[in-house]
Amino acid sequence: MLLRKIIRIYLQSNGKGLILRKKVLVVGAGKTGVATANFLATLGVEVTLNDKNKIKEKLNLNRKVKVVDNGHYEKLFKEAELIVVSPGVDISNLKWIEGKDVIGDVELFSWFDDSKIVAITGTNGKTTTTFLTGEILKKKYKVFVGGNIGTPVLERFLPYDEKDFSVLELSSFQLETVDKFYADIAVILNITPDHLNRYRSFEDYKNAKLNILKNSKQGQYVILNSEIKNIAETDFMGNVIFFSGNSFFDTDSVKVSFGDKEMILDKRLIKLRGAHFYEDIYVASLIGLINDVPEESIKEVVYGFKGLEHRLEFVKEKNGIFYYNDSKSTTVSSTVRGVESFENNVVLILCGVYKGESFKELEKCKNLKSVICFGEAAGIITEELEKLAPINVKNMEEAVDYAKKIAEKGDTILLSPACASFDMFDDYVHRGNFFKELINNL
Ligand code: UMA
Repeated sequence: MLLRKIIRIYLQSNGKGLILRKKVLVVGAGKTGVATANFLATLGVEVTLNDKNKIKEKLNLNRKVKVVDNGHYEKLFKEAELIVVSPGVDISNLKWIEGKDVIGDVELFSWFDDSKIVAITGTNGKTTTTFLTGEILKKKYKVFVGGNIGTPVLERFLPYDEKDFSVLELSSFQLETVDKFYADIAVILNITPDHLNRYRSFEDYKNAKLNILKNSKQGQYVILNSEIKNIAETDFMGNVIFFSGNSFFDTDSVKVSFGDKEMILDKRLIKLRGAHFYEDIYVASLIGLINDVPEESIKEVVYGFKGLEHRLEFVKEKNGIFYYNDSKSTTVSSTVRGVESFENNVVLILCGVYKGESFKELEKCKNLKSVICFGEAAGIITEELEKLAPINVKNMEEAVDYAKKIAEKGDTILLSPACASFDMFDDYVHRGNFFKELINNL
């Protein structure tokens, strides 16, 4: 049933190449690679899953998938007729791909998907916006939510279920490898420097993000932050809706309008604070209005939202000191947003792997009381934030101990690393959970 349905969708879709008769190589055996290989094997495609490292854990794979690990090999690449790379794989490091069709899972998804696609990108806020948009649309429609948020897009078909909408959070890595991909609603929340350890320049990173507007056509909605420089309206053909800075909110309310519909959200009923959060709410509510979700349903979602784990997540209040976990913040701009969303003084913990961005922007946060840092980036942080005299410690335990000593009643202790986690943790979830465990044991 699933197979028949997918093949029908495929034959009706833009059908780029007869994939069903191809030898496909899937590169990277993380979440994306496993979902991609399983999906292709379900279609009866001859598929090999390849990883540069030895695969330690048992993968939940369709038995028809062939696995080759512990290295990328010339023979595999030469024989492949289509190569699907995972987002974490930097294509510029791959040999033997010249002249080959190389795509990512999002492109493959778009060949088969028959729902309306809402694609959301941006440097910051995209996970929250994707989550809220999904919840709002679910009030009226059948919705799949996936992408960078954590569920690989091809899980949409495993098992297949009719959906009205697919709401996708897309990273620059995922957008690098799209070709025919088209979104019915495309959103760019903001673009500030990130992943400069993978891209040669900010321009390259930005161009990857702008791929979300590729294949733009009339009838598409494009929701764009007008502060993003140098996007010409000629770059896309859709109906553009610009939003900017604080143009849509005042001290009491967030205003969202579309055509003759206008909705006023009462800030007192919104549980999270901060200009950036109002931006996420604005965009998600706007997508709700565009698609005729009733105002009351949108309000129910927005007013009921308490935030996502590891994103400015309230952990505990002890002796008048507030502890927050923002482990998902892996960019300087999102850490600045985090610090500025508090009105009280903040003792900030920075840690992790340097991604090529300058930390200097943190100097502009007026409520930043002290900075504590550890991990691979500690040296650069200390150098760049000289004015703030960061305190160097060895690990998270010492950071929490020190923060506790210097924080006073009314202060916030915030873990918002501004860096990737891979020097000392598996990922940002591991880092955030470790921090929360320490705080809960205080
Ligand atoms: N690998 C190779 N060859 C290489 C490089 C890596 O074989 O040259 C292998 C690794 O050994 C590993 C596998 O590739 O086994 C990992 O693939 P992956 O890094 O693409 O990880 P996935 O588990 O597939 O997760 C990816 C996204 N990860 C990245 O973009 C780094 C997840 O986003 C996403 O949730 C998931 O797909 C589902 O769509 C995470 C992320 O950190 C949250 N995203 C970045 C961010 O938010 O800043 C962009």
